[in-house]
Amino acid sequence: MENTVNIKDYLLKEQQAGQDIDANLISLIEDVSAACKEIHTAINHGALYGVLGSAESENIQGETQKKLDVMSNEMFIRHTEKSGTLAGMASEEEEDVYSIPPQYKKGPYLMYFDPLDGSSNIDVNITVGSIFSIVRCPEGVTDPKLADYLIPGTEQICAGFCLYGPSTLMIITTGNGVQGFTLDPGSNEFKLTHKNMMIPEDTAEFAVNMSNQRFWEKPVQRYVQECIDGVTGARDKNFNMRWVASMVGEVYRILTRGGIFMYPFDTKDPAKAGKLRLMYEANPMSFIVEQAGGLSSTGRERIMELKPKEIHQRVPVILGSTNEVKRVDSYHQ
Ligand code: AHM
Ligand code: MG
Repeated sequence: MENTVNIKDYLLKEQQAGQDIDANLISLIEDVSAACKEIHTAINHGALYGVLGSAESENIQGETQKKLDVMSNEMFIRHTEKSGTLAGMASEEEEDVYSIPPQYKKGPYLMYFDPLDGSSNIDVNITVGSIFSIVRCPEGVTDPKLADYLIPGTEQICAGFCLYGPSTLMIITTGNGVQGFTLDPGSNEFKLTHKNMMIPEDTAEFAVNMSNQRFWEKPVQRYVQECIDGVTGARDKNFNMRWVASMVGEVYRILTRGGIFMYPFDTKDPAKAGKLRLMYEANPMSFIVEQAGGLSSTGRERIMELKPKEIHQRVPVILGSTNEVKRVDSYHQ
């Protein structure tokens, strides 16, 4: 294989080039990628490993957990808690923030993660992924409590996701562009295959769950209707639509060929401002999308500037190709 740069080599090069990446961060990202390799193996073996189906438990959001949700969460924790790089972590699958057990050394970072995103796709063998976001633990805090985790997305120093699809890919940003690494089954290493991924400014492809249409606000109704009207409507061009039901799959497609992804505000459940969670879904994906030249917004505000109120907070998400996100924002004004 011609390109043999793995994640560690890439990060060391960035460090030498003057990027603010310390040894703790490199070690943490390596531990996350080790967890993702283990999750990849479990997903890959599927029914052979008996990992499909429900765990017959619920998470804090009242969602039924899949066996793989629970296993992936354990794998993330097991691979990272002893690294000495984390002061604490928060997971979609954990009600409270997760304190580093007292027998392990603590480090300077906090990590938020969704160990298995798109888990409704597991049993039907469609792409799923893991998402993570890393920030610095507030100065002087050694035993972070919930309030210490409520840090806006603009403070992220690293975000990434692993996509378990036809190939397994790790997408990472440390604030200097977006790089994609493909898991090489021969060496079991992630190799740099997609350098400086950039999202085209324009697109003719949108992704939204159309079954929620009647619950959307007027600006989103208008935008989607104009896409559907195609050359016969205000946009004067035809649009294509995709819905993978796995945000990692949608964001990867957008990084590859552009597009707009929306899980907008809806009135389906008045208790929820949107479906996706700010800290471990919307923020990391927004950081990646912005680093690839795209935009990410709630329709009214830049997602990364939101001041978090709780760890499992939900937000509307509209992200992707710049000119389309700007258009949806303008319809909200
Ligand atoms: P999850 O974290 O419980 O898997 O939910 C998040 C997922 C996203 O990946 C995806 O965009 C969305 O939920 C799909 O929702 P829906 O089933 O309503 O289409
Ligand atoms: Mg999720």
